[in-house]
Amino acid sequence: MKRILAAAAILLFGLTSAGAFTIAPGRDCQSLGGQWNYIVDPMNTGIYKYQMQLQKPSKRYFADRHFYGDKTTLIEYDFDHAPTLTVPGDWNTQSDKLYYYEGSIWYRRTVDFRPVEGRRWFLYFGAVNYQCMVGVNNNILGTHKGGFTPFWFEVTDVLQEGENSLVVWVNNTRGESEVPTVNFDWWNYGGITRDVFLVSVPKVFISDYRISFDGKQIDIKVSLDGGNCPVTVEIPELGIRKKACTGRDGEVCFKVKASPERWCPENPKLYDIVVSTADDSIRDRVGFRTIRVDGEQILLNDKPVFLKGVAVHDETIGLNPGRCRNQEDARALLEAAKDLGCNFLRLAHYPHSEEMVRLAEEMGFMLWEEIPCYWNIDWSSEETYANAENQLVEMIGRDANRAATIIWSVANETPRTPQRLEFLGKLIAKARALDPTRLISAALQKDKPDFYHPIIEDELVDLTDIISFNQYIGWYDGKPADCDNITWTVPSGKPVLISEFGGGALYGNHGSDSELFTEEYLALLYRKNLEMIGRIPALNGLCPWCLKDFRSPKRPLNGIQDDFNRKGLIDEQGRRKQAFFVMKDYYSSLSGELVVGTFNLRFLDDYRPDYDYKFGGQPWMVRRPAVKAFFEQNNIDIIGLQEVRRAQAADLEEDFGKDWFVYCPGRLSGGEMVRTSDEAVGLMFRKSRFNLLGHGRFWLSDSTEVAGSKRLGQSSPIVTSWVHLEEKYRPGKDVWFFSAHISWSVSENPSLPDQEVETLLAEMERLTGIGRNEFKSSATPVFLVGDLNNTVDESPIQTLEGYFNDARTASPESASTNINTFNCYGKESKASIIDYIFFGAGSAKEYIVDTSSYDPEVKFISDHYPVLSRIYYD
Ligand code: GCB
Repeated sequence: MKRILAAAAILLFGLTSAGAFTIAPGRDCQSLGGQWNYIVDPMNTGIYKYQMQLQKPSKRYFADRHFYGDKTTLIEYDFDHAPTLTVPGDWNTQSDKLYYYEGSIWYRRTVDFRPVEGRRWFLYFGAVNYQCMVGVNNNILGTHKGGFTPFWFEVTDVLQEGENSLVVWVNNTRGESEVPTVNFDWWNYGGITRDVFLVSVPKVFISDYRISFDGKQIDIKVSLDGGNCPVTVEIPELGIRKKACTGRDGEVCFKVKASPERWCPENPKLYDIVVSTADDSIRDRVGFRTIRVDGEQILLNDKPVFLKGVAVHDETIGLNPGRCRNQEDARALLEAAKDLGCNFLRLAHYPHSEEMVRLAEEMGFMLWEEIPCYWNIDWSSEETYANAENQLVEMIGRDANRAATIIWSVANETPRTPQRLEFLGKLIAKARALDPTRLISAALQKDKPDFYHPIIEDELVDLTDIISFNQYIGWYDGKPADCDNITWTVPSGKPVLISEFGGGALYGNHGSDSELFTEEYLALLYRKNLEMIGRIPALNGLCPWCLKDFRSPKRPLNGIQDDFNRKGLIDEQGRRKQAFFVMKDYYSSLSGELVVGTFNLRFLDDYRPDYDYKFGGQPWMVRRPAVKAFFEQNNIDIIGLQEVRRAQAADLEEDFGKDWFVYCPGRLSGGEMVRTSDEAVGLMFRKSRFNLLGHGRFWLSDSTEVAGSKRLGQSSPIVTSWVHLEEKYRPGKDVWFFSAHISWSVSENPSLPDQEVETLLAEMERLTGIGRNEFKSSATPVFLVGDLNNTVDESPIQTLEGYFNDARTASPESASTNINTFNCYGKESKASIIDYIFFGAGSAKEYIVDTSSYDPEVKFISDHYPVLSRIYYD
């Protein structure tokens, strides 16, 4: 490797990247992506003669000569007859022969070029792993080292009119003094892995701009290359338009007082910005937010924020995963993270693509970005430091305008030595000098004076804004159950972030929760870790390791790992492991996000208990596995059951009893059911999310004791069941649920609904100890998951709606008191069933009705029964 670099230095006469260069939208970028011819060259024959002297320029592969053009001359290569690789893309996953390849590969493509008077051209590479030399028409433009950051060369004077030969020598050999070093836990994907553009700009062009916001003022610094001239910046939506001329340094700064809508995960608002000169213009989208630390808290826009994260490698989801190549690849990862409930991503362990960062910003993820100072690099080498610093500079240079990025991280799991402290100390100082607006961190490791009392004791803590550390209790350290007895000691005074925890499981590998690599083991590991992590003081967030199974040559276990690190919450194909749902539950409970459903399991005559559930008296049948899939795919937290007969209740118990509490008080079980019918409403809720504090039932007015009840003597007395729950991950946070079914036979007794509603409210008051007028403002949420049958206009729906509307009018701040109406069988139908949810401290945000990706049978249920809602409460 050293020798190659020395050779590169001798060969070089062109420029290497310097300063900044933005390819923000609006730039005239011609993609050079597509098929490039390649030659594998493990001996670097394209550079060296047989005794390792440098080849003459005319013999180097940069010369792009052709044997097949003139077969009388000995030329032992010919790109025109070489196979092709897709650019962008890693080479390892494009040919079986290259799967493990580490070494040199030559890439070549031709570029058609027409010069235009007054324009300049740059060749821009998004990333090449790990180092490269770039030549145009046998002129070597320069070299670049560092596999994940962009670089560029001016080619204005090198390109010729017509066809040009672009040759890139790429080498991904690992080296001890490189960054990363020889040992790392991911695939060393080689190649031109990100986009290549030919960028056209005017003579004097906007080389970069930097925007920041301190909560009151927007600062914009614009840099020109090639001369000075007036610059205009516009943010039309904020009514901002400023113009000024650059100074002698080619820069101009604008300061504008403004109060834009803040970017945040819930509302990732972006504004158009246009930066222009008479000849040049770029149009970007930018967000405004502040990020800072106050004592032990991270504040986003001055409010505490909990980082619901996951760590992600830059690798596609698919059967043959490789480096992400485009926005769709990035989107698939981001959507999985969204589904998990994340608002934060650790982009591990090196800078990801600009596309990934921009899309994450649009989708509302806060980001941790990182350079690959990973494990144990050559801390004493000045060259290694210069390389690491260059990667940091290039990463910050590229993403400094991204509101999404809140943390720059300089290292992962590095040893505590004086040399490393000095090295990382310098990097941190550099990062702060380049960007004083963001937080700095590094993923640290624990010390273990004794197993049950791990401690974070690292001098680097004094230099970072956040104390981040990785820990693997239950995997590398002990068993999941050990989490119960572990007490962490973490320095106080700064926010704490768990930057990694986790373990391995092969998707679909089921067994006991004590067997390694089963989904059950991993689910238990997550549950135990989450309980333990909840006891760590000053916790501001966590990042399970990691989102997806990723390729690593360090993971050879046949039949389980097969070259994959199996610590993903989803496998390489995107299939969710059980632990995914544990983590998802945890995040949704932190947000007070609940997926609530109602379900009708009415008994039909031809019921076949081993095979079918029957729904709602409708003429369709649904198989039990499909019902299970429906519950799973929607990740439902709690379900109100309507008209459950004894057989259905038993089925539910059998199908879900392990993971769910199935509470059907009307069921004839242990003599619980005292009325004449076994039909009742019940509640099911997920054990992983809630602890049961109490449960019970009461009857509405449809009893023999209530005169005038049209249900008198009927075989359908209706019970209301209730459960009092505690949130597992928010100890002390309790929640009440009621499942009610209110009269359907009001036409002959218009006062019945009122009586039933009155009974319901009175019982809710009595049980919860919360006055009915306090439901709306109570810190303890009270929910009704109901089935309110409605046959005429004067129905209990109006009664309840009336009640809550009154409450709302009396106290406008109670807008959080909500009633949601779901129409199950079509709104026009007089016989429609309408399901209500009402609650105190919360608000309903979404109905869940997107069934497009469902298995047809599951889709069938959802389409006929779209009664799910996502609601949020504090
Ligand atoms: C770690 C590393 C991560 C590894 C992971 C593992 O601590 O930071 O890169 O992949 O452990 O799976 O061992």
